[in-house]
Amino acid sequence: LKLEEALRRALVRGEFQLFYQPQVDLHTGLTTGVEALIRWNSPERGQVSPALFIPVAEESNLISMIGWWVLEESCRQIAAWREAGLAGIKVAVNVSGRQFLNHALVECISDLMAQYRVLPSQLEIELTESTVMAEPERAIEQLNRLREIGIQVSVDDFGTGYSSLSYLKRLPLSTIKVDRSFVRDVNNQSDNAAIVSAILGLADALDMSIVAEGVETEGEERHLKDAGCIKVQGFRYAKPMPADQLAQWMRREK
Ligand code: G
Ligand code: G
Ligand code: MN
Ligand code: NA
Repeated sequence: LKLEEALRRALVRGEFQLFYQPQVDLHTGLTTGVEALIRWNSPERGQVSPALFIPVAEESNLISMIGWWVLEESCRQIAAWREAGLAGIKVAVNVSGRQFLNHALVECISDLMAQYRVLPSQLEIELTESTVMAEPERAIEQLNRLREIGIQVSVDDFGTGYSSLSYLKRLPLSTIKVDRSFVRDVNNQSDNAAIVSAILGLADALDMSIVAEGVETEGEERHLKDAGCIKVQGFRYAKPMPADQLAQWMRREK
């Protein structure tokens, strides 16, 4: 079976699942939000990495179907956590380029928020730098519409694309996620340290916040904290995990 066909069938069969990875505040040690990350449990292929199937889905309208599923599942989960007494878990959802520029996106998100009684402060969108910069004028329009309904947007994999600084200034983005290639060994690699410092300065000047991705070691954490980067995500704190495990993780903090 072609991967594309298998993915189409996976949607119908309910083989997708969301995992959630905590984002942690280094000052308080508390989880401030989670990133939703899709997993495909295929009976035929086993666990398939999204790094493998998302690019295939992006070549067709499959990415939209998968993307809608991810948004609805995230909202459903926010409601389920709320009902379980775990209010205020903010979920960041990855949205692909094709879905981002879809005219129906903002209305779809509004509808889901109403249906599941999700507040704008409980949902966030992650766009890669290349998605934002592919069509900056359309991106600005769409970002403004998202801002109107109160949804914050962060830019993922920052530093790996070609951000035009003049556009970055005009884009209503709330957060820069520093790509993990710059976080790796930042305490020993002076080039990475310089890049991280430059991104922190840029974020400060543009009044954006920062999340460092892929933090794995104590040394990386110490360097980031000293440099003024307070929000972190990475295996050092937690791997992406299923919703019930995340609930336990959150309860442990109380
Ligand atoms: O979770 P993992 O590191 O295996 O993810 C690999 C890649 O797949 C990452 O680049 C991540 O952004 C992407 N990815 C994971 N979940 C989603 C999703 O729900 N939607 C989209 N568009 N990309 C995702
Ligand atoms: O591209 P994006 O930032 O959405 O990718 C997120 C992916 O990064 C997830 O699939 C997650 O599994 C992975 N990830 C999260 N933390 C770490 C980490 O500390 N080290 C590595 N190598 N990967 C990580
Ligand atoms: Mn992401
Ligand atoms: Na990233």
